[in-house]
Amino acid sequence: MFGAVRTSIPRTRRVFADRRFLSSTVSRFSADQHGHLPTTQSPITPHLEFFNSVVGGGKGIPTYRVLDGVGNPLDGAQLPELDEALARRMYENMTRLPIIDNLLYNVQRQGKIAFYMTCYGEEATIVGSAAALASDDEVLGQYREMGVLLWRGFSYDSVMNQCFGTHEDAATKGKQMPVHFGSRELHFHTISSPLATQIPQAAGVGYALKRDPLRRGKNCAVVYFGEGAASEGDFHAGMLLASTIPSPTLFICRNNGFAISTPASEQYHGDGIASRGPGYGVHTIRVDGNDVLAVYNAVREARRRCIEEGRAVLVEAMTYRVGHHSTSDDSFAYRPRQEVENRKRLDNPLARFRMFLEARGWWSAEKEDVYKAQVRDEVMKAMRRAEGLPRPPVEEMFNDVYGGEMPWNVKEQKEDLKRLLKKYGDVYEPWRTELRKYKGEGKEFLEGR
Ligand SMILES: Cc1ncc(C[n+]2csc(CCOP(=O)(O)OP(=O)(O)O)c2C)c(N)n1
Ligand SMILES: [Mg+2]
Repeated sequence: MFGAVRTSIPRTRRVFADRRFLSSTVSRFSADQHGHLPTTQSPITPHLEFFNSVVGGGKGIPTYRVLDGVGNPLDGAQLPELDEALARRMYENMTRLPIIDNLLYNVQRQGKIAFYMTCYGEEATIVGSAAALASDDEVLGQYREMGVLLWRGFSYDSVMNQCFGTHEDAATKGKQMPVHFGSRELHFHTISSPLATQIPQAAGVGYALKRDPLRRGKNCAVVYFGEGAASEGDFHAGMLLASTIPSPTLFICRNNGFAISTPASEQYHGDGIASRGPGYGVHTIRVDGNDVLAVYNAVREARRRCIEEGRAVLVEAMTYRVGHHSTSDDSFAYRPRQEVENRKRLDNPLARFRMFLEARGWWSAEKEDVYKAQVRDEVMKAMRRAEGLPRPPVEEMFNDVYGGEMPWNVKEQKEDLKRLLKKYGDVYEPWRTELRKYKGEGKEFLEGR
């Protein structure tokens, strides 16, 4: 049974050989003196040795970087092919994210929308990866990836319609929480709140792409998730699926240091999320998530491998969640203000890339002012417009809850509401006021009493 194991070396020669092997761990494993078991290529060793490092020698997985903290290329780093237009597009897309976040965060505080999540600090991870993808790669996001949609042309009106739940919100029709965007045209699958469900789904989407003759070798599925979501069983299910039933699925982990109040140090004891990739036989890279050019290079190469080899790739982007988890969180209850202030300054993704652009004469303080003023103006207009739009017709809330025909329980709820609205809809003041917010003011239910 163990035919591959070589046992015929005389004892004296084996002892001598062992001594030589002791001189270096690498030579000990590479010498393959004792052969291997029939089911694996793992070399047999007589040394009782444990290991706990993916890259060997007890070292951590390295972090790929292109720019230093002040925007200068690192010695030996390869800059991407980047002309002024692309570089500016990337910077502008990064710059507009905090402008939109500031406005919507405050709008939530005024009670005009129910909820909001910012992506402060993660602009480089989001825009650098978006820029490296094809615009028709299938994206399955977690919830902080609005910037991927904007990169693909999602309008401010669409952002506002979704967050305000207006009748113009094509994808979610007012039935989702704010920031749960989706766009069929832009190949962005609708966000869902339960963590990590998008990860095995992405492996399925990747497999579907591989089976589609029109998209095989052309597109990949791209899934974004936080390091906290990677603690869910669904992360492992998704990785195992994409690894054993190979598919072009690109896993992008935004390791921003927190899962709400739980610091990353309590989410795992191993070497981050990247160390899990090789366990699944998945090509893996860790990248400085605050360096937009490093993210861009890493994701481009990850995508190339994904598509050419039809296999999964994992990218772990190291960043920091500068904002609170969401509008339902006050992060100063569990982390010092000073830590956040320090991290805002250290390797700030926007400042760093701006210095890179300015050193090439591609950006200036004046351009910054003009651009920001223009974005503020456009975003504000879109916000005011959405604020004035009605919600979808009341009836709409019962549609598309499930695919196909409406099931009996949803029909029953619809009939119940109809009955109640007919009875109280125009006599009970709070309901009368509420109904005015809906397109058609609930007429489809009130009429025909
Ligand atoms: C299955 C499930 N469990 C818990 C939650 C509550 N929850 C929402 S976000 C979150 C933290 C996620 O952290 P991470 O994946 O690191 O993403 P980040 O918010 O840092 O971007 C938790 C626990 C949830 N939405 N779904
Ligand atoms: Mg996180």
